[in-house]
Parts: sequence; C-alpha cells; structure tokens
Amino acid sequence: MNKREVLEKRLQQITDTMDSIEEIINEIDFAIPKAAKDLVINALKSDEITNIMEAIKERRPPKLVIIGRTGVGKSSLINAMFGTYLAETSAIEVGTKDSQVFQYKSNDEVLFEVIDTRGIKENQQSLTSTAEDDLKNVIEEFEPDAFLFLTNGADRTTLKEDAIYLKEIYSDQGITVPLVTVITRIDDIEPSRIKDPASYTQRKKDNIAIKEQQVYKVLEEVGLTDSFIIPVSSYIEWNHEKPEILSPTERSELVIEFDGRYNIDKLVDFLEENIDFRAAVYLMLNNKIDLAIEKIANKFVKVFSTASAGVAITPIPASDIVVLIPIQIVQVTLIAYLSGRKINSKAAREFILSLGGVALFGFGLRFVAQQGVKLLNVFIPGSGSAISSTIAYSGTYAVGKAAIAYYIEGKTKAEVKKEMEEMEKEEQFQ
Ligand SMILES: Nc1nc2c(ncn2[C@@H]2O[C@H](COP(=O)(O)OP(=O)(O)OP(=O)(O)O)[C@@H](O)[C@H]2O)c(=O)[nH]1
Ligand SMILES: [Mg+2]
Repeated sequence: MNKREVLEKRLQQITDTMDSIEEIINEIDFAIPKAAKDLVINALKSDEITNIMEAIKERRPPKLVIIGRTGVGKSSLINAMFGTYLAETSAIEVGTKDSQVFQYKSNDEVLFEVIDTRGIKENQQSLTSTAEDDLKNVIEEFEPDAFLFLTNGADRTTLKEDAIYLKEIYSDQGITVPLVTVITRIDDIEPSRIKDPASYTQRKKDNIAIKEQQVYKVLEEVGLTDSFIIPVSSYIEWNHEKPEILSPTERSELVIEFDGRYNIDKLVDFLEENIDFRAAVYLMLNNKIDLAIEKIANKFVKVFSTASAGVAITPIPASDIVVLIPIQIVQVTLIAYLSGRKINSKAAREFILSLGGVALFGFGLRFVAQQGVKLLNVFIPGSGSAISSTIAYSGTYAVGKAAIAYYIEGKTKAEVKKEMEEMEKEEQFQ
C-alpha cells in the first residue's frame, strides 16, 4: 500500500466508527447518565460532523471553471498544483463546442475537472448572447467548486475587458462559490531573469505587489470585490523539452529539473479551505499526505469544539464535564486513527486527563474571544451560559490540538503539556 492508500484506509476506519457512534459511547467505561449520553450522541451527529464524514466518504475531484485566454497558463497552473505533468483530455461535451469539460489525469485517475472557456474571449465579436447563455447553463449544470480567473501578470492590455466578461459570467448568475483571481507568469515580472522564488529580490516583490494592486483596482471598478487575488508562477522545467508530445504514461514519469513555482502552495491551501469539503479532501489526498492528515485533524477539532459548545448550552441534569469528556474521547480516538494508532476509549480518556485543567477549562475567555466570535453569536442566547459554552469550546479545542501534537506530530506528553500551558498563559496575559 502506498501512503495515500494507507490514509484512505484510516479514513474508512473513522467513518465506520462514526457510523456506529452509539456503540462507541455505550462502551465508554465510566458511568454517564442516560440523558447525558443522548445529548452526546446527538452532538456527535451534528450537521457539521455529519457533513464532514459524508464528505470523506464522497470525496471527488474538484470541479473548476477556469476563465482565461489562450496561453495565459491554465494547463501549466494545474500541472503546478500537482507537481506532475498531467494529461488533459476533453471528456464530456456539454452544450456548445466552446465549453467542454476537460479532465486532468495522472495514471488514469481524474484529478481535476475543468470547464475551460478558452477561445471564447478571442472571438468576442462572435459571442452572441445565446452562446453566453449556453455557457451559463453549462456552468450551472457542472456545479463548480470554484472559479479561477487567470490574468497574465506581464500583460495588462486585456485585463479590464476580461474582468467585465468574468463579471458577466460569474457575478450576474448569483454564483456563490469562491472566486480566485490568479495573476499568472509573475516570474516574468521585472527583473524577469530571476526565476528561483528563493532569490526573488525586493524589487521583484515590490513589482509583484504593484501588479496585485492594479488587478485589485480593475476588479473593483467592474464590481468584483470579493475575489481572492494571488500572484503565482507555474514555471517548471521538466526533464524533457517537449512534454506535450509524450504519452500519458511518459508524462506521469517526468521529473522536475527546475522548480520555479511561486505561491502555488498558497493557492492550493486557499482552495482546500474554501471549497466543498468533498473536493477539498480529494485535493488534500492528492497533495502532501502528511499535510492532509494534519489538515483533516484540524477540521475535526473545529467541528468537535463547536459540538461541545452546543451541548454546553443545553440544560442537562449533569455537569458539563460528563458530556464534554465523551465528546473529547471520540475526538482523540479519531485523531489517533488518523495518525495510524488504534486506541480504545480508556486510553483516550487517560490522555485527556493527563492534560490537566486545560482539558476541562479550556484556554479561558480571551482565547475564545479571538477564535470564537462567530461561534459566540450563534450559540449564546443569554449571558448566563456564555461561560460554560466558551469553556466547552476551548477545552475541546485544546484537547484536539494536544492530540494532534501527540499522535500526529509525535511529541511527548510532557512536551504537549508544556505547550498547552504556555498557550494558556499567553492567552491569559496578552
Ligand atoms: N515563464 C512562465 N511560463 C509559463 C507560466 N505558465 C505557463 N507558461 C508558459 O506559457 C505557455 C502557455 O501555457 P499553457 O499552460 O499551455 O496555457 P493555456 O492557458 O493552457 O493555453 P491554452 O490551453 O492554449 O488555452 C507555455 O509555453 C507555458 O510553458 C509561468 O508561470 N511562467
Ligand atoms: Mg491549456
């Protein structure tokens, strides 16, 4: 099994566990009153937790709409995101000939599905309103996870025109998926001889920042204010001069000889954070596996902390700790599974208790004020329950972070405990 298959097996274990959550809770070896048990089970079946488990099961390639002229660097960008020279095949023809779905594959596995509007811009005169409507219909049917607008960093002549076109396609349809404006080929920005990102000079960086500002302004002018703007270089030299003439198998064997990629990681991170989690999980699995483990673990911590805050405001005939500990046990168990360790609820409980006060009382209020403002608005109906809810959130959060440090990052318990204490101090005295 390769690393990815190993992680997929662990994910399977996790979703199986969550599918039989009642049994897990019933097996916990300390007395939990029935009412508290029900509350815990309910909390663990929250929409957020359920959605994540479903997303893990139903993971699928991200679907992108890429808007950009011929040669702007669409294919290169996708190759750069994977660090592999992918085969691009037009898959299903939908609607007009101008808007096909392309699949980017490596070893027969589809990594991305892309609607590429190339060619349309070039023949704008011939772009009738019917053609544009067709495109809009196609996009609607495709249900993209994100829009990527690519504009050439070294050539500003078409920016405004393209932005207006983008606005028509993206904004007027009431699309809510994230819009990312990618400024391509920024390695060509002066001084253009510098291709190695580690050697970018201040002057080059300043010029990139100016470029970013210019793009921001134009987008603002046409009324596209909520786009994430990112300047990138997809510049890669492969160990073959004409990769495009190679067969799919030969392509997947190509090796990077010079890596000039700039900000590509940041772009991938943004997508992973902001697109439908089904596609995000897929993206993570196809990238650096170790990072995927940590990212999925962090997602668990978020939803388990939220679930904890939720139970804290529900009045129950038992102390909060009785409901929090089981939630934390499940959280720690899943994080351990992610790392490849199989632990039982007793071991999870011991781990939690070994953390001391932070597990029970969280990081205190300041932490939650920073991390959970949104949460507070959602969950706090009256001031009376505010404290237990915030403590519940930050307690479970702290336990989750500790579990990541211990099981995934391989730190010792002593190190983890010290880290937690320092974090807590910082939160209190800042
Ligand atoms: N220096 C540099 N060249 C790039 C970069 N991205 C793409 N290129 C080059 O620009 C040319 C066009 O890139 P493609 O990725 O094929 O562009 P495309 O948008 O997919 O083009 P079409 O599929 O024809 O619409 C190729 O020669 C790439 O090597 C970049 O970031 N830096
Ligand atoms: Mg292309």
